[in-house]
Amino acid sequence: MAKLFLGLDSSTQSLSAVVIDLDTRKVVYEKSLNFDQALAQFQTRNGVLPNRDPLVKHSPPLLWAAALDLLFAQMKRDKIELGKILAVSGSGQQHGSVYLNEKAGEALAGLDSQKTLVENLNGIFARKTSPIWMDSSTATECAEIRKKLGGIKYTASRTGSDTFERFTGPQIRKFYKTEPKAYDKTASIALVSSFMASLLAGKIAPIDFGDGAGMNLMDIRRKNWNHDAMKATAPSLAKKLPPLADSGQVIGPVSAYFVKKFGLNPGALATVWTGDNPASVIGLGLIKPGQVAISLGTSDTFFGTMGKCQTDEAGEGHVFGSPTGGYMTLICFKNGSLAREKIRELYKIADWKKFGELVAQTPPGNRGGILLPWFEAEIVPRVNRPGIHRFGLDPKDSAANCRAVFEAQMLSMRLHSQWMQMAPGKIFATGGASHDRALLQILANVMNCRVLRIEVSKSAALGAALQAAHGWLAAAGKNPQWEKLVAGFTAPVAGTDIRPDKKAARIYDQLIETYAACENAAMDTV
Ligand code: XUL
Repeated sequence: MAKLFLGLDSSTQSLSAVVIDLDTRKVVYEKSLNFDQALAQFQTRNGVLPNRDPLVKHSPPLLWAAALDLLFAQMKRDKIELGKILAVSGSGQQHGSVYLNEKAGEALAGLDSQKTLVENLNGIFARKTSPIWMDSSTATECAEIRKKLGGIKYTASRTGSDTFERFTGPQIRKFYKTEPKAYDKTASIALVSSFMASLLAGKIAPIDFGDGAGMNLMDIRRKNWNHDAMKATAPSLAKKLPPLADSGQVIGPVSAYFVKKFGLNPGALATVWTGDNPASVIGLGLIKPGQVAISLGTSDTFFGTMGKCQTDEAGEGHVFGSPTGGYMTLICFKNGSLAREKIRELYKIADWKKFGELVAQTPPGNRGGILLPWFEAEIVPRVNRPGIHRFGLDPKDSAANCRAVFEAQMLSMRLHSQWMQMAPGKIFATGGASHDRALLQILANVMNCRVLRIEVSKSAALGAALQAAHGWLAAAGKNPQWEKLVAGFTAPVAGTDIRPDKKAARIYDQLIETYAACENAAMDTV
């Protein structure tokens, strides 16, 4: 009998499913459901509710529940053998929080399969909407919590990160300050991941060490709720937070709702979910400490697996638990593709092929010219006032400016990832811009290491399916090994093993000093 496992990923704009067969090591099914299109009645744009305040970004939690019903119905229509699925796990957009009242536990335990999930869940929320990771309205609360915890370094070494606007703790504090009555009525606070796991399990699910670390509330080393952080955030939090647990740990059998309505096996297991980044680490096969990937997407992210917990004293990067039981790091650079596109538009370059050709015409190091492409407020380094800055670079030279934007982005990654003290032997590159060889060559030269392109269409959902398999095997006493589990699911794209050019690498060893000085100079002016 096929060993099927289901991984779900509840992201900002969509809910995705990946089903794997562990015996054949194949992805047997993939599907995505776009929130705006499939559930237009919730009136979201890109999964987010419109708001007059551009800093406020909320989504309706009932939208995520409605999406779960729709996706299961779709899987049934697509004739997925739901009765053969052995365990389900998942991942969610990180940091987003769901506020449940005292009726939630009972409602979850008695989900009626004659009704929809939305009908079942109406009335269980202490707050109708959920602040999500795109929200940046909590600068005051970040400063308050950071101060109470003793500053950036101490906050980061305690909770894995400095306080960030999107992190759950500052969001909870804002809710407590602005809506104290509704906060009082909150019996339980869930993350997007643990909320979705609660629906599958039919009871309030634990928060895992991966997503829990994105709250500024968990002690990153001891992996328990930190008393001082809870006190600095809001009253009675110890009562409102669910227990912490390993990602993928079995919660119990899936709720009878999914058995009766969609034909899931009554013996199928519901497991603890994680955040989308920890799940992607698994989906990309980054199992061993020191393995690093760079995702070149809307924003660029640098992430990798860490052996022992090492936090960033400057408070720019994050440390989360990894589903493998160790740690992962993540640094998020907001001006990724966004900045590359802006430069392309600015110089009226027809397409990315042409952009790559122009880059290839210019020498590594760009004769010392530097461009800081902060078109939007930047997360790393923290730049609140957007602006672009040129040093020794002719604004009229389109080819040099194309090279400069990408060189600066890669130099910034090298500079701001030094605290991780990782010396990767190779880096996996993924995301839209990783298709461009000229850019990957710059990446290899700046980092002075091999770069391999890896293409996984739904890395978080795949990671979640692998996590379901791990949880199921562990519960059966089989002592699963992550390395064996992920083998065969992810492999670098053939012909994309790019080696650094040693001469160019030496140029960047020098240029990094110049780049750091330019950053400092520009930061003083912004
Ligand atoms: C990570 C973060 C985002 C979301 C996206 O800290 O905020 O990557 O997880 O879903």
